[in-house]
Amino acid sequence: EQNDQEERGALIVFEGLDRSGKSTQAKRLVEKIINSGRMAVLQAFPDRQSPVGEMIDRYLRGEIDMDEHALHLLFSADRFLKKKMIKQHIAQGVDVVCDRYCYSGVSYSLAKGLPEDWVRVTDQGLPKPDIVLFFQVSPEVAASRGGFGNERLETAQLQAEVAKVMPTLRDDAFWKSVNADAALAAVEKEVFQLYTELDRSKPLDVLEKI
Ligand code: NYM
Ligand code: MG
Repeated sequence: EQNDQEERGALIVFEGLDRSGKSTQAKRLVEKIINSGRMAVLQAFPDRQSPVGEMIDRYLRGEIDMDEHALHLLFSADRFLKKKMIKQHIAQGVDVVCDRYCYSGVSYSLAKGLPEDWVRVTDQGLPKPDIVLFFQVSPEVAASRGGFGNERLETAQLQAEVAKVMPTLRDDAFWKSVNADAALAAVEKEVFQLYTELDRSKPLDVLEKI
């Protein structure tokens, strides 16, 4: 159908704690979208393959130390460097699926105690997601999925802080909670259902202060 091809792409964001299953489900959603006949790309943040993401990766793996403000800005810069790609894809009808976005950026930095007003503005101007799929996982289930890794930021204490902060960023206008304790197939189904309900009639919006 002609109309389908002219429809814009959608910006779909997966957010949630470590071990909530975001990466697995983001990948599956992209596969399902492609199988359904649309085009879609997956973008993980941080993009560890890019020059900026590589610096972040080295910090996370404990190879280098970094000032926390600088780290926060690198995470934001990593996203801004993908702004053009995201907008181009969406204009061409390609869905962009992000494994984390600015809500991870704000949550982790607030959890570390960085200044609130400052943390909340550095992603202002990014493309605004059409939907944030907020993966909610219980600590028990997260632990049963292999516990924490050995990267920086994956300590139980910081995760507990992030778990408190991230829900406060929720905006009911475009955030949908996903029960990430459920089995893989059930989560996949819930995600795809939410995907099919997306409204593409308005142009992609711009993020204001978070
Ligand atoms: N993280 C991720 C941040 O602290 N700020 C951000 O803006 C983003 C996108 O990086 N522990 C943290 C959360 C994770 C870590 O992410 C790497 P992943 O999804 O584990 O590769
Ligand atoms: Mg991780």
